[in-house]
Amino acid sequence: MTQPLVFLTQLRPCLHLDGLDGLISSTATQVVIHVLAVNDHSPVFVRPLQPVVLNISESVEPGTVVVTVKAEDLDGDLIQYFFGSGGNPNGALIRPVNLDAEDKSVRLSPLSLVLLVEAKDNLVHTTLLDITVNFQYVNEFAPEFEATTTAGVFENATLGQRIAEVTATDKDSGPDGTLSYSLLTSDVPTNMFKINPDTGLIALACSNCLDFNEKNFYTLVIKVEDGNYSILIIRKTICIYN
Ligand SMILES: [Ca+2]
Ligand SMILES: [Ca+2]
Ligand SMILES: [Ca+2]
Repeated sequence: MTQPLVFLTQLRPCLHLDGLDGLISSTATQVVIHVLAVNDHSPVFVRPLQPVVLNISESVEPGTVVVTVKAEDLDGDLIQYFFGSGGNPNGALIRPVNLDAEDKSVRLSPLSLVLLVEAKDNLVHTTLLDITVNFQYVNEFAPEFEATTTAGVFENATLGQRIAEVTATDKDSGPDGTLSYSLLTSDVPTNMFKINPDTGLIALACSNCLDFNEKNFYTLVIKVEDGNYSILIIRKTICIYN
């Protein structure tokens, strides 16, 4: 309540008024009582329903409002909202800047965070709200092959001999950027070569199985796959030396 209450009444004469000895009047007197509003209620969050858990894709554009919070105050006080980052005083939570898996400088770790929002009524009372943000990867990039050169191995090489390594990259982070390597069926005899699925390292899978005079090169067909089935095909020539 902000306006003073005004009581206008006909006072009956009395014999004594504190501090007004000798000034007793029998005429109408206006008595003004100022009732000061007291800010005695804290804001209460009414939106969104708690607990607040947001699942946000890393591909959400910067500046996007991902949620708007609202609190109410029984005193009718003006409420302002304060975010650690990425919010405005009206309660809108803007896409946090660190929700980008590919920007390593602001890499979110771990894959979720808890944002604390404060609602203040005229900066007197503060009510807190936890917002849990779960970060969701998006497979935005396909694997890319780094330039390769022809590799070679002597015909008398034995099982496990390391021959070459192929390397592909993927700009995604998380499972979308985790690559695995495998050999596809080709004109190369099965089990002659093997590839490490994690590193791309190619090694001989047999002993004394190479013969320069019979065949002096093989072309391997290598599949590189990210965690969400984006595929890259690489060809690698292995020369046989005598
Ligand atoms: Ca209040
Ligand atoms: Ca990818
Ligand atoms: Ca991504």
